[in-house]
Amino acid sequence: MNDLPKELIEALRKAKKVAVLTGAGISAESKIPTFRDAMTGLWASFSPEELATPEAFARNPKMVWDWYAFRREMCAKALPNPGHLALAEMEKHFEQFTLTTQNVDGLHQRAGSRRVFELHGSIARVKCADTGRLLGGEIPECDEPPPLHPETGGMLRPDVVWFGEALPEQALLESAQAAIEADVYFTIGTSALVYPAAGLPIEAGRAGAVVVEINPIETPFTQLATFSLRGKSGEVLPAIVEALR
Ligand code: BV8
Repeated sequence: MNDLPKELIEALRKAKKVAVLTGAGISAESKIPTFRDAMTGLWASFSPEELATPEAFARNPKMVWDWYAFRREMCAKALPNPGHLALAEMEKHFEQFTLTTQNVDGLHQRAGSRRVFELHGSIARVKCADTGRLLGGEIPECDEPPPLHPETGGMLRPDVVWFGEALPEQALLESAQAAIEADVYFTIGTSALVYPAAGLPIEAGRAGAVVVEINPIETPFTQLATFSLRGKSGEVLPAIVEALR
């Protein structure tokens, strides 16, 4: 991507504080399907909003557990792509760089990003559905999923934030603070539909940040962006890092 707006590069050269919100789109080039992609296989007839809820888990714990086990396997096999790697590189360029993600795949950390806030938890972690106690070691084998927590005896569930559940307070606070302090705020690979995450770029713009959207298509946020770069994050982000060199 060679037509980056020069005003954007100038704003980045002057920026001290940069913050980023990412969504499933940044992991699309790591072959992890986004939520907007059609749900596949056993879960084709469901939408994520239907499955990623405490009600769905209460109604059919095995189906929800199996959906996450399938995705956990896919995330473990996935590799960070040039978009993740470019963000890890950008982190070194600025006085303060805050990366907030809606993704649960852990790819930002595996790409080398150090300051990462996971607003919606992590698919790699599981916890007791009754007490919230995290599982220390390996997920126990079981005949009928979901497995039980060896200490509490409660059913295990993924340590992710489901619809209707509160976000981790500290992660949200730090992300909101970074948004209102940012000189430049990036919103990358997200459909900008799920709150409160989708409110972060809006708050950043209101507080005076230059807001940059990176997405192959328009989103409800596009009109509010200072720059809306129509492209794949795995191509646009390396071009931005190149232009900053
Ligand atoms: C809460 C973890 C309160 C689990 C997820 C009405 C109005 C406003 C809000 C609500 C409302 N009704 C209900 C709500 C609240 C609700 C909400 O926002 N609902 C929406 C549907 C309207 N929010 C909640 O429930 C949140 N909790 O509010 O709690 C509370 C407070 C106190 C006490 C108790 C309760 C919790 C929401 C979190 C849900 N968990 N994920 C899991 O992973 O299974 S949500 C999940 O979907 C993601 O984490 C993400 O947040 C969301 C959307 O996904 P995206 O990341 O945006 O991905 P998507 O597929 O949608 O889009 C991909 C984009 O990438 C596309 O635009 C595509 O064009 C682009 N793309 C594709 N390829 C590329 C690319 N971009 C760049 N490069 C590419 N190569």
